[in-house]
Amino acid sequence: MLSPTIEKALNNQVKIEANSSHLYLAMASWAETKGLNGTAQFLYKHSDEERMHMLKLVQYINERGGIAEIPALEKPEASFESLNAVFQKLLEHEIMVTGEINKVVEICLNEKDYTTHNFMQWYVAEQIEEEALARTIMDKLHLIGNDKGGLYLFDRDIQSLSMAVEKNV
Ligand code: OFO
Repeated sequence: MLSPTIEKALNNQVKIEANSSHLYLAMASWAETKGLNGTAQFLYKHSDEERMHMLKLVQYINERGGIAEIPALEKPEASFESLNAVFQKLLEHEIMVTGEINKVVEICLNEKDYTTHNFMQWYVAEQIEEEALARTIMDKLHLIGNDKGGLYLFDRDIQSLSMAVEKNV
């Protein structure tokens, strides 16, 4: 059975994951309208992954005798200055999410809820990967600068970049 404190912390995380999914959906849609189809597909997939993160939390809360709250969503930004601005925002967002996950982990320890602490380790590991991917993308974009040919290749190759970071190559 979840303590009310843990239930509240997990429901807050449900909201964060849902808003992440929504933000990346807005970014994907923006990229699609700019003809950046590779980037759009990458971000649509990322948005789906965040929804999966949310769903995992919802089901865990309910399984452990709590009540998951399905939250209202914030309206995300609809337009972005550049590809660089999109991924800078994505990196900052992931850093914020990591901080929030760490807070949940700390609450688990304070409440001596080792089962939820164990469950949260999946998110801790996932954040390392997501931050690494966002940083790799930013490094590439810094190298490319305003070079149109470079941006074309970036958009074409972004899918393989994400697979490489996932496999750690
Ligand atoms: Fe990208 O964050 Fe979920 O957990």
